[in-house]
Amino acid sequence: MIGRALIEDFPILQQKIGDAPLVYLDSAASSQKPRAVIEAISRYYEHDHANVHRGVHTLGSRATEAYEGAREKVRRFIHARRASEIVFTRGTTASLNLIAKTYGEAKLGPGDEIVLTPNEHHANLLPWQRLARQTGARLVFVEPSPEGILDETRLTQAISPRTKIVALAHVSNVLGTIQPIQAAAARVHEVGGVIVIDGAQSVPHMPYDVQALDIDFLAFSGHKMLGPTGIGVLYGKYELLKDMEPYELGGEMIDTVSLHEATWRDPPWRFEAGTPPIAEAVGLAAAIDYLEGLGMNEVEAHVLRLTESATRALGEIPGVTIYGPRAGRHAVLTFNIGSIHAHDTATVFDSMGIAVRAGHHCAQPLMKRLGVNSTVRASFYVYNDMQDVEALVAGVHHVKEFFGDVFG
Ligand code: 7TS
Repeated sequence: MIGRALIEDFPILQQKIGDAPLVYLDSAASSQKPRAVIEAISRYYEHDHANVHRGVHTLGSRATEAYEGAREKVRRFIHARRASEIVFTRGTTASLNLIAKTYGEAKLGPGDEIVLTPNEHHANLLPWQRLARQTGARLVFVEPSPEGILDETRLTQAISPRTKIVALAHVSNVLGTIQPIQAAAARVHEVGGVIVIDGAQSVPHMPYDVQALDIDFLAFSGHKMLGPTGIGVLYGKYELLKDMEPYELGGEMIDTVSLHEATWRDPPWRFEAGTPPIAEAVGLAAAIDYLEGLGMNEVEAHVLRLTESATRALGEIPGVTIYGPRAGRHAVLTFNIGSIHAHDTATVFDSMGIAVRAGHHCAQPLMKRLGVNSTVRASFYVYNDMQDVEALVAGVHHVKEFFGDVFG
């Protein structure tokens, strides 16, 4: 079972916005949470909470077990080799900053290259910009096709012996394109570099296997995959993590401390200074249980089906511009209606109960290339259905009528 029937499990989706039932098409920004996740967090706070890795008391042990159990669950979900390769962070942004600050600052120098694309979310661009400024390394952008598709040969040809890092979103949060990360991983390994994958828009939507993809580092967020805010993951191959300096320093990440020196614990704890997001880890584990209950193959097929139907339907409406490819899009559909500003479209949609994102989607360089300041983005997830696609289509017709003079 997937689609609208799941709304039973999502209290927030059962409400009306004004007189209209809520049509939530903004899951790429943040997904909603099933009752199972909300209850797992409440249960944890009502019965098991204490700080982790410290006390010998019963609650301390329960909390530690829950937190480390969540780590094991994430390991299984992305098929990592060992739980010590899973670092809990605040989210994708924090994970990418951690890599740039620790691995990046240690390994890069003048003349080295970081290969990326103009399609990246700011979270997978700005940390590399700063790293390049600080180390004298150079950013190399691989040019996608006018539709935003990244050609595999172009990508692998841009990787040279100077390449130390390839940093790519697996799925673009604007275009929904799937970037050829496997070919990039194989090529960058030939030249002794590493690949960093921004999995914010891919891990929530597809079966994942970091070993099969041969990914060195992977960043993703709990809140985009039915989990709570405030938690994300940095996966790293153990042999890389064990040679990396910590990011933040403080409690819980040390082995020994004297007044002038300290030594670090092994990964993953070396990278988790201070009290970690324990309840959030519990919630993320419950989200993974829920997704696995649906089956990730099913989840992927479902979001692809909805995105494809919506792309086809909106593509047939005169005056609608769709950004990115018409086929093979993953979960997001980005468009504008005539010359109507995206914020105006989103405001009219909201009056119909339809929630979409409007703006630059934290990808200003990509917006510039598309020749627009902002676009409307509808995104689909497990609880959406064809009815939501139909509501979106009706919304577009309504906006056209509302701003009729634009179409003269
Ligand atoms: N990378 C990609 C590809 C994203 O889509 C996002 C969030 C991030 C990184 C950052 O994730 P965070 O959890 O650390 O914020 N994307 C969006 C979006 O498209 N609309 O709102 C947030």
